[in-house]
Amino acid sequence: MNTFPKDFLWGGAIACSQADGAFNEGGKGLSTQDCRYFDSNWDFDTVYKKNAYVSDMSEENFEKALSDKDTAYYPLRRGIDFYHEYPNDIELFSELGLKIFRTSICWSRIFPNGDDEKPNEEGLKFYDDLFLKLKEKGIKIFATIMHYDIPVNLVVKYGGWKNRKLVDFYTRYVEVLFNRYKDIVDYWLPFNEINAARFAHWDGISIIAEKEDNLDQTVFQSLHHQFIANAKAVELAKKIVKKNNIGAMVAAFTIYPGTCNPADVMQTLTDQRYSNYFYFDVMARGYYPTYMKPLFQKLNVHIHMEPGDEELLRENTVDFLSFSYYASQIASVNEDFEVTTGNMAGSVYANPYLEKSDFGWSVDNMGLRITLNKLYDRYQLPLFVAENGLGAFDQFKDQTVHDDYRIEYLKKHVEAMRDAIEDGVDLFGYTMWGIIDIVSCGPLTMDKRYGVIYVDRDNDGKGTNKRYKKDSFEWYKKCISSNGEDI
Ligand code: BGP
Repeated sequence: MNTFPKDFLWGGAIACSQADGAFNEGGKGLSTQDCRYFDSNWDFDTVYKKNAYVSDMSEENFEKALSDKDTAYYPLRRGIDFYHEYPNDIELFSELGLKIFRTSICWSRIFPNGDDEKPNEEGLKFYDDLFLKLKEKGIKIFATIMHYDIPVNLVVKYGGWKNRKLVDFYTRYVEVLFNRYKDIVDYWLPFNEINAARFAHWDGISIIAEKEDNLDQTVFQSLHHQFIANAKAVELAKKIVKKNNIGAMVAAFTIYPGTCNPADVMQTLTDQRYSNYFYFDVMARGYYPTYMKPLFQKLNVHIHMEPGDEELLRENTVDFLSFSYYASQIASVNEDFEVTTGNMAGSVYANPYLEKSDFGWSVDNMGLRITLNKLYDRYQLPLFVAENGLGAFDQFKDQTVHDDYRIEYLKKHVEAMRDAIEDGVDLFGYTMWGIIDIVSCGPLTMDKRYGVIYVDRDNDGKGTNKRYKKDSFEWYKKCISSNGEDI
């Protein structure tokens, strides 16, 4: 029996920094993601095994990137050239039957230096046309306002999100977007995976971790600035957008106890709170939860709040919750578990009951159903799966990719969403991650592919850049046209 709501939003997601390229075109300023160094001669076993977050920026690499005007060692400067290819790619999205498309807006296209008084009209014109073409195809727009990239000037001049001034620059940016696109964008995410502040510092809060004397203090103070920025975005939306379509998003860390030992269960609760619930609690309930006090004491963290901050948080909570979901992990007070990797996690315990992806992420479709149920129980807010997909080494052959492994993964996760809806969860959409192959976020390779559309481009950016439909393209097209029935 099919239970997806008739207006369920089947979609696909990308991030501008991983797809657009054209890093120095259209008046765009250099962005923090353009500075992430990559060498295709690296030992990828190590990189993939550790899920080495090459984004943990060093001062040396940052200086090098600022003076390097080329793309050779900066894959995110070229992406898949979506900046020029988007009209053709939207044709493919339309052929798929996508109901909604999630992408991020590039802050440094709109405010090249971040602290400019006026926006860059050429940058806005790019989004005018991108959004128009999506609308012409009847595809709704799910816009992420900040997906890991900010203008580098905000790091050079202000030190990134640890500086409270970024709240004002961000709010100026949001106001321009809301005024320009309030009747075009259907759903907004002020921040992608806001818990990245803790797990991927450069991506999340644009700080150079090695320079911080008290990293924990910087992380949580920077995060507080993002919580305030998020609340200001909600406040602005009430005045300008007036559609209750502002969402929060975290990278889901779905955690199980390694054994039925009560100590493992308590460890699981603690880890789940610190990696996920804390972020949603502040943005959906409107205040800092008391369970964070012991952690702040342990880390010697003192959140500096300005007058009015607490009221601002309390009065400006989000309208829906979304999350990225790829895998689950386990928590235990013992060490006798195999160690593997996960999204934004260099090392997590592997679940002996689960298979792993090519990159060591534990594949767990039931975990998606569990995550949806637990979040809906806790918040009773509409939910949206903003990212889910399988990163894999695809073999391009006969002008396609026979990715039955990806179809299997997606099928099982669609079934998990269907079961969650039957459990009573209010789930209103799903944007498969990497609907088209893009540069991967952690390893910065094209080899780690997610798309149902193959892009002929290698880790060095070489190739025809042509697009090809994988077997999973037809599968997803049927899934969408049958509203999740024919899978
Ligand atoms: C999430 C990011 C996405 C995407 C995804 C997959 O954290 O929001 O940008 O990249 O991770 O990660 P990766 O590309 O490293 O496999």
